[in-house]
Amino acid sequence: MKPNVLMTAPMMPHIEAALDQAYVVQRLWQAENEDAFFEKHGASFVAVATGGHHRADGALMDRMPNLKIISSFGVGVDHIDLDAAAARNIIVGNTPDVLNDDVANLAIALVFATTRRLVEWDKYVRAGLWVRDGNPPLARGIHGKTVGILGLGRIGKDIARKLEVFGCNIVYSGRQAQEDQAYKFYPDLTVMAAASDILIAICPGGEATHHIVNAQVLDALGPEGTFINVSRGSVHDEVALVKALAGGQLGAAGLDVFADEPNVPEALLSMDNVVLQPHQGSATVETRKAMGDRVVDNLASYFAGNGAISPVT
Ligand code: 8YV
Repeated sequence: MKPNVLMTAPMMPHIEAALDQAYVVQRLWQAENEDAFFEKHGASFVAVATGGHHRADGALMDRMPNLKIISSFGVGVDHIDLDAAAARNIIVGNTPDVLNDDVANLAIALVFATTRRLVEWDKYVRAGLWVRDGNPPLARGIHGKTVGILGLGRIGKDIARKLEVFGCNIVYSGRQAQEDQAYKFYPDLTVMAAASDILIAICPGGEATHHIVNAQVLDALGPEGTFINVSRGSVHDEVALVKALAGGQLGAAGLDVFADEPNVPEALLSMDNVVLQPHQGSATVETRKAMGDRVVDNLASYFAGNGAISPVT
């Protein structure tokens, strides 16, 4: 008999097709009444396939008393209550590594977009200002600049390695120093920001990093400084960020993530020193395909008796 799987939200067609083939899949978003849905099917589910943003807390887990594994699309698991899962012996699988390259590339694209003012000068050409006013002011290069990486994990290391090629001096901050890393470690984020030209946030979301990039950190980064966030919108204090950009305490920002996606603070929309992306870090055909495959493979591996391929520990 095929195991019963709950899908919490629509997924990419190749994921849905693979899951439909191997399991009996119920689609939560098609349920007219969630209470009645879980009353009827809750006890049958042994697995959940979920998107990167659908909240999975203890209350949801309790509606599926036989749940053994949650397979989530994305590396970030701040939408899943990991303690609640552990307390119920539920394995959580995510999709690390396969997205490192593209997320790192977007971070670097935002570094260039902000420092070389790519979007601003694109608008300048289109508006006929090059013809009317001549060359725009000079932008800033990144060779020899210090880039502070907040969260030197798998993606952070990729960003560091790639930026070294451009001649950047890499430093980092995070939970702890990593002895095997040659980069300078700053236990204090504000001190690192003061020493950095560019600060890139690529740490996990969740309580431990909530608003860790606050007014003090942005102030330390300074009027010539650039803040890039490709992690979670919860990591920066968005009110403080808008204020720092508007007041000139911070030079520029490249943002892929926001506090209340897809809503972006109105004030940011009119700022020329800000480059905005709609949470695109992993959003390439190649990477999203690989992430989808991992969602499927985590489940297949579990049901073959080998546990998830990439369990979150
Ligand atoms: C995706 C992400 O946007 O992996 C993550 O944690 O933030 C992104 O890759 C998300 O998971 C897809 O909804």
